[in-house]
Amino acid sequence: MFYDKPECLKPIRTDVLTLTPWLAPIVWNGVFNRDILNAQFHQMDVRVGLTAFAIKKYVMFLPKFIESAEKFFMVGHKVNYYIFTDRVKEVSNFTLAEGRRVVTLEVPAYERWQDVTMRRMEMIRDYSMNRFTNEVDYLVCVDVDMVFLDDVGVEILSNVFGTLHPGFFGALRKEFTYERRPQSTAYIAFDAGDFYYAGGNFGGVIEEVIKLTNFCHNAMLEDKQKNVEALWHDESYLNKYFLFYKPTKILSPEYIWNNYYGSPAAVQKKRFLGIEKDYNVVRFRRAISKP
Ligand code: 5GW
Ligand code: MN
Repeated sequence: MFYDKPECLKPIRTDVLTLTPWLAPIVWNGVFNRDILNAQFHQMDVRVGLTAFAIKKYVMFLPKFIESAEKFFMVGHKVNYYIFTDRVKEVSNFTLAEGRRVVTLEVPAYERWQDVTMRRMEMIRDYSMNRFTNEVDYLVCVDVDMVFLDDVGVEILSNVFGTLHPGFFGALRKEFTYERRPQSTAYIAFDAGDFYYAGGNFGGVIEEVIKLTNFCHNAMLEDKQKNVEALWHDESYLNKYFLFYKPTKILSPEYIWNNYYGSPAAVQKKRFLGIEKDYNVVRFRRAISKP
């Protein structure tokens, strides 16, 4: 394989941080060579699971989600789509490339939307222990109200990874919307924290995903007993986890963009984009917090 030699004295990106203080790469467009990475991951015949929850009306996001993933997600690799849903009959049949399949997993629909999003941690944990560990090497856990617009490949894979929230990658620590009430297990002090991670894209090897989701689920249960609920639900617990257990790779906001945040120069590609929701249809949740 022929490609340009990496140049020690010529960094490819000088406009963004590409390495954390604990030496985890931050994945921005341009910093990696997809061909080299694909060759490496083909050598180990990597199997990737993509989990998405389509509970209640969110089944309507599935066709665009899966069709766009067929174009852009881990192209050429083995992929299992794990679709957690309460509406099994409404999951349509998809035409998939070779080595890829949709696995529909029937799960309960919690009444409160806060529980719908938070309980994802518990269900990912349980299915990881009982099933995913036998079927895939890595798990990528994402929101379903999304569409792939550009390649999302093996460059994202690592022991355990998180994604920079598009609203906060240029923000000050004190502006991060961490849980600030000390009585919550998700509490993070104003003088702590590295980045603000998005709840809608994290993953890693199965063993690490089990640790992460188990921590978040138990933290949530602990809060429930004290009758507190973290400000941004599962996202708050995820941020607490990553404070203690630093991710081994971080994805730039290219990997969970939302056009609400415009088109800053640093974000050269919008690889995975949030779909503008018609809140009258999917029920009002909240205004997206300002960056
Ligand atoms: C419904 C109303 C309000 C909030 C969440 C839901 C909801 C979320 C739902 O009814 N069904 C469902 O499957 N979800 C799952 O939780 C989807 O996978 C969704 O992508 C994820 C997170 O909820 P979002 O996408 O509404 O959260 P934001 O922060 O992207 O707006
Ligand atoms: Mn979403």
